[in-house]
Amino acid sequence: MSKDDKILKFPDGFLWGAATSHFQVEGHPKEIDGTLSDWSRWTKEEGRISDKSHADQACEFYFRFEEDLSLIKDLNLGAFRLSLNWPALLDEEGGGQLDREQVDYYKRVLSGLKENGVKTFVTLFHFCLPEALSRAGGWQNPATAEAFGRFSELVAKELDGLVDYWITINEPLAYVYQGFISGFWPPGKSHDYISAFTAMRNFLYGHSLAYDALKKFSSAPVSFTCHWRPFLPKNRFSPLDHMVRFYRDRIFNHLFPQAVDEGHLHFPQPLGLSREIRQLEGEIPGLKGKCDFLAINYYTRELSRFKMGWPIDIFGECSMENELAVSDMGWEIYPKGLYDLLVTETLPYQKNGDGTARPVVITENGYANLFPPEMADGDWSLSDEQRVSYLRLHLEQLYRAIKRGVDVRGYLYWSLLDNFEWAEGLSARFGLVRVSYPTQERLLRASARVYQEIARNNALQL
Ligand code: GCO
Repeated sequence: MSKDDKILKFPDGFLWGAATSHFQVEGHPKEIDGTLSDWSRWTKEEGRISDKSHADQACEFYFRFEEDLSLIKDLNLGAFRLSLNWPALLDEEGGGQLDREQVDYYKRVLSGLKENGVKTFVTLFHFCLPEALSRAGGWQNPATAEAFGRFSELVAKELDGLVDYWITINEPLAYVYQGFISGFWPPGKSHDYISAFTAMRNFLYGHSLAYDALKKFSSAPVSFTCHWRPFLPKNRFSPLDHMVRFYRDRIFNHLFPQAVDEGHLHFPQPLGLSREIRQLEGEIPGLKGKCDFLAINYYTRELSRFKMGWPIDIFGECSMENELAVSDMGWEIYPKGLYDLLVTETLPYQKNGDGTARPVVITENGYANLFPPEMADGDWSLSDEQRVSYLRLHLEQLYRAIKRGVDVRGYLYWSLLDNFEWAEGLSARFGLVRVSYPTQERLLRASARVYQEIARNNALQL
């Protein structure tokens, strides 16, 4: 192998960044009383969070963002993703105007990033609903989609010029799966497919309204993120496992992007035999083609299998018998899945309706270790070899896909900092930068320094 072969040079201008979300990092002062959003309330309910932690302080990004902006700069990052705290920005029962203090906070954060030459990715909905909308049915209610459209217009007017990439909704399928099928997230319904599919339709409606609202005031590209994962049958010789794999793939991966590109929602047969599901199908006015770039969150693959029981559930279940090495969260490490998604699975969505190319951004990819929230000083987790290996192996596959002609514009590592990992709480640590929660001290892990060099050189050294 020649010397040059050992250096994988990424395209000029490739964006190296990191991703976060407001609830997971901010520790917004209003979260503490548990009434701001459905997630504030959820973390206070017994048994909802596996390590009994909450996000009242999280990593105090709300108060420490200047310190964290300097971390972003030190790591040579050219992009940063955050989400807006909708419940803090807009009292849905109030006069319909944005809270000035919150607007100023986001203007300071986004201006700080822009002044340092960092491109900004802003997510409008990252899992947290204003409590008033949650009480009125949340995403099962089309009124929430309309409120989301109004919210989008208000923030687009205020933040225009500070946002380089808009993301309307983060991972709609992960949200409806956890909220209506597994029940691990608000509103905590289990196996309620009708509610899940109703929420899906309203998410598509909300995305369409938000897209139009953003375009009124901003020329920045607009998309939504999907949590893409390859599904494989646990038993390659089982027709039932293949059936389950097919339905999980069609719904979890393709339902949302396909509906956006086609402008209407259709469920794979025989789901259409249900009258309630048939009533959810059909055109969503104004939706068709409203996606300016493809935003892919990738972590792992899933081995799917049929589950005996009555009535038959064509969605089966995820096998818990892993075949590959796993992270501390039990997620298989499958770097080739990223390559396969880019060169095969997502290919139909890398083109706009007029046939022009639709660029791709990897908006999340990361590796978690588990350490209790009370960990303070010491060397724990700083030499994170597994995360370094995960990062390098996935970037190698990303490079392969780019060499195959996939127009990938950037990669945002999840996450800059350890943060609140939803039902897993503060113990699940994804950060390039370690957070010792008792002191809020930040320390760079080995992976941060590896990523810093990759970003500096715009290249991966094998
Ligand atoms: C998600 C969200 C992030 C997660 C990250 C790790 O996919 O759930 O986008 O908020 O924290 O993906 O699970």
